[in-house]
Amino acid sequence: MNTNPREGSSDGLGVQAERAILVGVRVRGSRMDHLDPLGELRALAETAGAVPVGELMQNREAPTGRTYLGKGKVEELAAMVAELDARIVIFDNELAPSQIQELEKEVKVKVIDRSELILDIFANRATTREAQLQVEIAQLEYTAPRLRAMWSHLGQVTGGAPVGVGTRGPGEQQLEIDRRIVSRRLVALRRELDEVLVRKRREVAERRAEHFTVGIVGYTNAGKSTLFNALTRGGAYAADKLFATLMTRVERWSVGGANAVLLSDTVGFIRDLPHHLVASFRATLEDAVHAHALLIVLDASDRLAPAQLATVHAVLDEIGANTQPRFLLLNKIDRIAALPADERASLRTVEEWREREPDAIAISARDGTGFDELRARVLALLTGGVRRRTLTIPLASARLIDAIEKRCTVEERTYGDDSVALVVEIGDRQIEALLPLGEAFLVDGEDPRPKKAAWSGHGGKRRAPHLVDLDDHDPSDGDARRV
Ligand SMILES: Nc1nc2c(ncn2[C@@H]2O[C@H](COP(=O)(O)OP(=O)(O)OP(=O)(O)O)[C@@H](O)[C@H]2O)c(=O)[nH]1
Ligand SMILES: [Mg+2]
Repeated sequence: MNTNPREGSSDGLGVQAERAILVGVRVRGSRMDHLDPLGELRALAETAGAVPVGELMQNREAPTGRTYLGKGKVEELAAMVAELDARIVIFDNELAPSQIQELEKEVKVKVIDRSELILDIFANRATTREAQLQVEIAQLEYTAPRLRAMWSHLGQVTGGAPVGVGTRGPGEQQLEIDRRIVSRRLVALRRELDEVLVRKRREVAERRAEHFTVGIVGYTNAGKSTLFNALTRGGAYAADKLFATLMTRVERWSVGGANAVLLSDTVGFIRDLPHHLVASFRATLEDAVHAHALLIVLDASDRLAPAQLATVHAVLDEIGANTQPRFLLLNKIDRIAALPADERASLRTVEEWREREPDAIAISARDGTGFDELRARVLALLTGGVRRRTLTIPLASARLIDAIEKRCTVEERTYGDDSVALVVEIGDRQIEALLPLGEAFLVDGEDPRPKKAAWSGHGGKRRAPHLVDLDDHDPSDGDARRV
């Protein structure tokens, strides 16, 4: 019999179509759903293509020790695996590499944890170079310490180096080689991803400088892509799967009149994702981090919506997307009415949501309920304080002039020797959105920038105290955004 349960799993984790047993350990303070503690893991396993055939739960004060589970439970698990002919055991909890090894010895099949499962899903979905890089880095970082026998995989990435394809389990020496190959590979991948990130930041900065940008964020399967498609006809892939979306998509969204914003759809969030995995997907989240405003889409027809919202806020904080205005969208409102009464009773009602989040907007991405309100709110944010103003701009600032012409209708244009005065209908926010371009201009004779003035043409006053600089990013981002 094969003594190495991981052998043969050369392509990702090979979760596809495998009979799986799901295991969860509820520890004190666990965020598991008490009614269906393995519900999310089941959905993840199915999304990965596994076939859950059995489930096992244990309550423990604090799971420690060699096998994470208690001794009796491990025996029970091994018996279940044999009886149900399972090929893989998937833990909801994060396991230490040594615990995985011990468990594999006991149950004689491959054991993975929730993070590995999520990475497996990502690996199957990653179609662009950016996504592939992120997934591979995360897999190497997360999986390599688990000393997986990645022989055939490493064989591929090192151009067929003789690292023992199809041999038995790794010997100590081979593991040493394995580790070195992994770390070298990681260095190369990180360098490539850094380049992607620089390029991406520049693109995001350009979009941000020229348009008002709105990022759609939220828990996985909340309906982000469905909303994106409904608002933009943008062709994003939407499906009843976790992590249907891995790549950011950006499209114009007309919010009324001549006003359009750039809307981005992105990867969903999930609870308990290890920090460095979130960090690996940083490039994908750039649009959200730097958006002028965020739409948080919540599946209000899910009993776990409150916990999901807490996760979303936590991830947004973690990635640094925590300064821009946020709109909370209570999505799938149409579905709530169709639910059986007992399920409906377990949900927070829209009224209850509004007691906590007074500005929440109830919507249905599917049937368009609430879109008018959503548009009106974003429009108000976009054009806040719209009135007729005169913008004085150096003629050399062609890019700034271009950006203004794109955003608003110019009613009058008067050329001076080295500057042009444009009379436009423009809002405070729109003016703020011009600041990141980094070019000096005057609004009704005043410098709109809150701090030092770089240009003081036409003897205007230098300060405009009524405007706040929303351009609140880490100074280290400055270079990328100024490009
Ligand atoms: N009934 C109903 N279903 C919805 C609504 N919005 C989305 N859905 C469904 O919810 C599922 C998930 O939708 P997606 O738009 O793919 O969700 P997402 O947030 O983009 O998910 P990920 O990309 O996987 O993170 C799909 O089956 C949608 O049809 C809605 O307003 N009402
Ligand atoms: Mg999506």
